[in-house]
Amino acid sequence: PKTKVLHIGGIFPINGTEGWQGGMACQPSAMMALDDVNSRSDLLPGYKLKLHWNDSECEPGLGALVMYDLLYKPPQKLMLLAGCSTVCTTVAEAAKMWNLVVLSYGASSPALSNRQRFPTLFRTHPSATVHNPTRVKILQNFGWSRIAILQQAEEVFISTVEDLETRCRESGIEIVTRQSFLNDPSESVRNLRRQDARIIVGLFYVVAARRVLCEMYKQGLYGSSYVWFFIGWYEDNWYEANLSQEKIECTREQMKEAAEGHLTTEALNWNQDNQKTISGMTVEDYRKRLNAELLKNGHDVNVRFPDGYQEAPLAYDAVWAVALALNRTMHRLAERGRSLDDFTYNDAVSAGEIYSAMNATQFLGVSGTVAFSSKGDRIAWTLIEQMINGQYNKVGYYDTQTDNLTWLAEARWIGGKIPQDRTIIIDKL
Ligand code: ABU
Repeated sequence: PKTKVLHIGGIFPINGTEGWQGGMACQPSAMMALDDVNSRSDLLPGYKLKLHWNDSECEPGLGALVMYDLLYKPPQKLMLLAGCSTVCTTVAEAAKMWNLVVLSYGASSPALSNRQRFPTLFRTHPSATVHNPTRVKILQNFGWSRIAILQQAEEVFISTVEDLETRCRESGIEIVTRQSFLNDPSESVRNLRRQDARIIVGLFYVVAARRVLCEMYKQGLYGSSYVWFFIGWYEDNWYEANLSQEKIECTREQMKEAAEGHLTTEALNWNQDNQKTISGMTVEDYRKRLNAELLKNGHDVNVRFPDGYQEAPLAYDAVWAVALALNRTMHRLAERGRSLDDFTYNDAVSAGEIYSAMNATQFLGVSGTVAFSSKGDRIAWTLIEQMINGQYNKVGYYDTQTDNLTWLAEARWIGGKIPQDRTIIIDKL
């Protein structure tokens, strides 16, 4: 019987108005995983895992408060789970001072791959850099060698752009302008127009994305002469959601019109095969259970997918990764005559064992094969989609490791012609 309890802390962005509210689906998914690992007698024998958690609203200040609360309120926690890049950055930078490994199910910031700054961070969520080789490949495919970038001024997007710039330089793609905004994108969109930008990579959280889309509409930066690349992890109906709450001055129809034809790249967070995963469930079994669980939490996926639905498998697998790493640590510590119960925030030895165990963790989860690179990162394929008539259509996959771009369907362009990356001036003699 599992009579003893191991405590872990969880930070989930659920409420709030900025950033990513993916805890809506990720938190119930993590709780499902907790039930599943606790019902396994071969995992952590004698121990039950307990998750203590709170909402960060994807706000770094509140996230820090939640973390301190988790750390200073007994019982001691053995590890932390965190999501949303801005919060995860704060938590993972501080956690090393408490000898705590942090596992992120929902942070994409490339800045988090810095092992000096975040020595104890692992993530089941891939870094946003996975999209850049895909973007370059698409640009080359359509013969575009002149692009512009529009970004929200957050480290997650700044570090993604730095990587994109390097890759574009290596591939002979010119970045004509890089525009950045804090909250209001209107001036940046105006500058894109002044610079005659035609192929534009946009990097921002979803609330800012709605502001950008409305501004694109107002300033006429959409249609047959423009191609926008957006982030693929927004929920499918993002462009028409929350318009009145967020005081967006465009109608649903206008937003839909401006969004037509844009491309997205997203990491494949759901296992692509329907084989049994470590829990015994196939990904379809998992989907059914998750949907039922979400319904209990007030989210009917037949009406609207809650934020974080795409990333929910990453949260489920994060809890499994924690359980497997602690299980391995338990055996390693026993060989040294120690136990997981003895862990304190000063215990660098146990922390080192937890770190090594997490580093070695590998399994088939509902998000695919879970394994961590030397930087603690997840490796993933990307999916390319295009919005046609308000719906996302799958157009291709890209595997960075093998440099393999597979088209599933032809991209469709308004007016039937591939947009040009610049104004072509034809001299009439
Ligand atoms: N896929 C959600 C990523 C959110 C973040 O990086 O903050």
